[in-house]
Amino acid sequence: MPTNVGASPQQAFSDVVLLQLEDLRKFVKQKVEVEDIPRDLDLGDDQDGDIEIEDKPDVGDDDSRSQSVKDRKSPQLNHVVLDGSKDAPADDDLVARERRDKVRGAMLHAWTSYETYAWGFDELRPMSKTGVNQFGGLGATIVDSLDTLYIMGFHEQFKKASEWVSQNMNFNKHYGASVFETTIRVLGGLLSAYDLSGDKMFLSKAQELAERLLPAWNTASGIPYNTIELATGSASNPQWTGGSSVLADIGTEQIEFIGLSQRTGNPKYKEKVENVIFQLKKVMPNDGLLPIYISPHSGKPTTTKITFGAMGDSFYEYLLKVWIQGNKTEVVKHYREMFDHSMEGMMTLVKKSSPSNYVYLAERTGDVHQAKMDELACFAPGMLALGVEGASEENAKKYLDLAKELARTCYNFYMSTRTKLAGENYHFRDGEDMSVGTAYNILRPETIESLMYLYRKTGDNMYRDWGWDIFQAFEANSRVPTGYVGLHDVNSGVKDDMMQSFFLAETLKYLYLLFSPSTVIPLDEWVFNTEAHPLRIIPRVNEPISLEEPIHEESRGRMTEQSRKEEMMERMRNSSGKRNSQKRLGRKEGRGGTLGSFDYRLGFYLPLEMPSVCQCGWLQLLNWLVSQHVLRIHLNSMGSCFSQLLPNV
Ligand code: DMJ
Repeated sequence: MPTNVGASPQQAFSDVVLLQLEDLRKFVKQKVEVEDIPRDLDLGDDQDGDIEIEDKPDVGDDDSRSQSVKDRKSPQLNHVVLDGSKDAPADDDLVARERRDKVRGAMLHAWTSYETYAWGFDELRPMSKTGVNQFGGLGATIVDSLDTLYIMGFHEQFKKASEWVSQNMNFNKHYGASVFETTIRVLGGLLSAYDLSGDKMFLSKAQELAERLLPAWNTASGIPYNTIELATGSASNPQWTGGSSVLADIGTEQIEFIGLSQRTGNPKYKEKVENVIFQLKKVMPNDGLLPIYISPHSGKPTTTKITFGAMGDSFYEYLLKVWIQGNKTEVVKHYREMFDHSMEGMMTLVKKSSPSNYVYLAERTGDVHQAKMDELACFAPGMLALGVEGASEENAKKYLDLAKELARTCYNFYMSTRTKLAGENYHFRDGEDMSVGTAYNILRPETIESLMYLYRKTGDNMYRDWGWDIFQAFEANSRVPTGYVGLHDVNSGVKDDMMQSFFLAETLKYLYLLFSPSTVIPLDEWVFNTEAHPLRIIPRVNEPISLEEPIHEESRGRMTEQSRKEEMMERMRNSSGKRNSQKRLGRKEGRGGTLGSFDYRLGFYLPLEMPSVCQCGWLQLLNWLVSQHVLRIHLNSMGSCFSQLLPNV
């Protein structure tokens, strides 16, 4: 039942409205003008109760408010715009304003091109003047652009995009959706639009989507699969990972699912993603650097490859940002500890080029370093700059120094090519400094993102100038009459035919913010997910610390048939030759002495349907009883087993 039925108008005020009014006061203080403020929003009673909040919203120490997602009224935009005419903040100079206007113009061009040629498709192919669905047709560009439109003050466009989401966004799709991409782009985009506009339709959609994504977490360890069919909930991992999950995928869903729990009051979303961090913490090596493939069955790494580039990157980013999202409280302290631990490990990957001493982050396989860095790893200077606050004095200096050096390298990734746009990755050979490896540019945002954080941290205009150089290179090489395209080769300048949705979500937004005063989306009130969708910081207090309460057994109870089969195969592979080792039988593995121990003892696990008890032997019967949660098998410290009939059966 909605908890606000029959409440007085005052009581019916939602968290969102209260938060917005609070923000309004802050923004006014900071000399930023706010238009169209909802002064007297009556959210009224719940109309249809479609999606109801099960519990009190998880908003820190103020637990007196609750909300129903579906009691939607037309959105009241409390749009935040810069008032350049009076009392402009110190860092809003004329040059910055002009640059900001140009970036705004670029966004309008990108958006209008998409609107004209690819409306409703995931992304625009500017040269072909068509749309393409790379994300199952969820309107990725629309949802990725919502907050950028809002922040830049494109009211009409935001309204049209909102209507599309409300009327056309449909998750009943038969395709292999990337859980990560769908989370960071669509779920993140919806939550951000909700936080900015207060329109509950976005939260309702976000919850609907999250429900469809949740089956991906039903694995033995609770570490999610990377792919899911949204229509059926059937989840799996791609073959090219050897059945493993990708580190950056499983470690970059926390902000969105925790954010959803905070806004709906339902803890189940955060429990899923926080258990993943618990599992990863258990296998975190001493140097704080996790390999890029993790088995969703055993929860253990299946490779030794370490990188801050593709497939590793945003796991580290989220350790820091979940701590910020929860307002740095005790509940999220372990994220910060893990982050600082990982940064210690990062320092071991720091190398210098010759002859010019460009600092870069090497990759590592086993003990062997590779002198290669992805442009994707250029998010790291921004992460380090953001991580300065809250670090020890010694670390703060290390982080900022390294951030500045890495930013210089990343900027040079751009400036060292003929087009002044960066390639996808770089090699560092002795005597040659950096040379482009994979030569395409797909309008990625990472370097700009870091410049924005560094500018906000240091106030040094050099970072704005660097961002402007890169923006001009996009204008010169990527802008076409029908949108923006990437380049097949940053030296030849040959164009591709794709306008990535993250160009609108991230690249242009970070550019706009780089040239805006720091009071626009202030970093002590908002945290950006990895797709640059800002979510409000909401303090986390009075919650159990998630590392104390792993939830994997519950996950296991809902493991998919496929997950069971894959787990069985992996266990058979891993345990061959060891099956008779008494030592192994006696070891208490991660999942404790219950279901998991049973697997080890018998060496296999049969995912049987039970048509008739009489048709089966004792082993199958035992196995089936365990799978049905009727019986639990325990190992004692000597490795002998005993059984326990579970209650409530
Ligand atoms: C975006 O989807 C996100 O920034 C992600 O973390 C990495 N890749 C792209 C942009 O390059």
